[in-house]
Amino acid sequence: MHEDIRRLADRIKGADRVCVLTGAGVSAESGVPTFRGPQGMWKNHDPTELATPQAFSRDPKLVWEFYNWRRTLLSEVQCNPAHTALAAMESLVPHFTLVTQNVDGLHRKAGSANIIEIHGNIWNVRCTSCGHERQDPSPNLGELPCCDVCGGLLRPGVVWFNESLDPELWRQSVEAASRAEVMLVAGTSAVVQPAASLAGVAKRFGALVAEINPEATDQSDMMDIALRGKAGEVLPKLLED
Ligand code: BJW
Ligand code: ZN
Repeated sequence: MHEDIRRLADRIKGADRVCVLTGAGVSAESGVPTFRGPQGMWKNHDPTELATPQAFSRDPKLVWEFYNWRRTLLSEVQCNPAHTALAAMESLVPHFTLVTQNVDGLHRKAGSANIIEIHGNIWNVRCTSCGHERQDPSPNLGELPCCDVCGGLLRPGVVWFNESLDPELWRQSVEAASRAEVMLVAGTSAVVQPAASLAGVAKRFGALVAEINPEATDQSDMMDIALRGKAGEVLPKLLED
């Protein structure tokens, strides 16, 4: 492990372009629950089954209860050393792109600037009638929040299953992955598409690809380096001299 950390750290320090893909595991050490695995349950509902347009059509109150709970939880948590290390890494690399599947806003809070939030941001709300989108910092928006422009039902400004990612954000993500010399994949089970395909794109275009995750994933076999550990412990080590 130590040698792999050194090898990866040297490649990052010598690189002109680095792309990082993060997932829920990067916020786990802040106390944010991940989606899958033993902790990924909420009131006997599978979170991934609530993150769908079908669930919202069927029971918008339940879906808003889930998102109000998460917003409240997120309003109380802090960034962890994984977020801070990625923000520091950005200042070392001339062209650094952080593609995150996380909607919690913690990377920006930690000081990362060039971030692509491909699954949206939980602090945004969008009107299901007129499409008006805005930020709302209140943790709890109530049972069925309404649009202040047209009175329509608001929904969370996130990307649910079976919804398309913003095409421009996706184009930028693929471009960053395809141009990267080093691609880091941290804290994601890498099962959700199209995000999970970015590591393969980077590898096909010649990048060194590395995974940081305490568990093996479906993508571990294609990795050049797999660092088995917590993001908040491993990522800071990549910045040590
Ligand atoms: C640590 C750690 C520590 C723990 N340190 N690590 C069949 C085959 C292929 C694809 C499909 C299919 N059927 C449908 C699809 C498409 C679908 C998809 O991929 N489904 C698969 C699950 C099968 N994808 C979509 O629908 C996407 N859209 C799309 O494809 O558009 C085209 C299209 C249009 C129309 C119709 C069909 C397609 C959209 C995907 C949107 C995902 N949205 C969510 C919710 C966001 C909002 C919210 O947060 O509420 O995004 S779902 C959820 O999963 C969330 C996450 O961003 C995403 C990924 O999860 P992540 O981050 O990987 O978390 P976990 O919990 O899975 O993993 C945590 C990891 O951390 C684990 O590995 C741990 O070991 C590790 N860990 N502690 C480091 N301390
Ligand atoms: Zn509206």
